[in-house]
Amino acid sequence: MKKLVIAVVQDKDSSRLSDALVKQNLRATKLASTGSFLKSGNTTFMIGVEEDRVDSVLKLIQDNCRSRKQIMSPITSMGTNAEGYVPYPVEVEVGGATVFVLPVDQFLQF
Ligand code: 2BA
Repeated sequence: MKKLVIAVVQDKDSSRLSDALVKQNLRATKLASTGSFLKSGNTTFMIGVEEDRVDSVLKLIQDNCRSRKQIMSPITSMGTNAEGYVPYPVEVEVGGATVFVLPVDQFLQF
């Protein structure tokens, strides 16, 4: 294993992406995460792979995740204090996936 692909995807796409990864015999860990802007749930995949499979992982992510428009509602964004409060609904385009590819120094399993 030489690379770690970290992909933040929308919850709606996460089970389809997991299934596709398993089908291709790729190993991954899903973490429940929260987008700091929308303050709503998304899913972060950690996928450890050999360098020569990175491109196929990226293609799987691209094929299984789509971008959607989402409304950020002022009420849900308010939280416990008024910091970041937006007084009107804002429509944002949430990308299909935000992906980081990192080098891996060591991969150990005990
Ligand atoms: P959120 O932070 O909830 O952001 C959701 C969407 O809101 C973003 O979609 C973007 O269209 C918009 N947005 C975010 N910050 C904004 C701002 N300061 N002003 C205006 N619009 C803003 P994506 O860019 O596709 O990001 C989807 C999710 O991916 C993010 O959810 C976050 O969880 C993650 N993400 C995006 N960029 C990241 C980065 N550089 N580092 C770590 N995570 C990132």
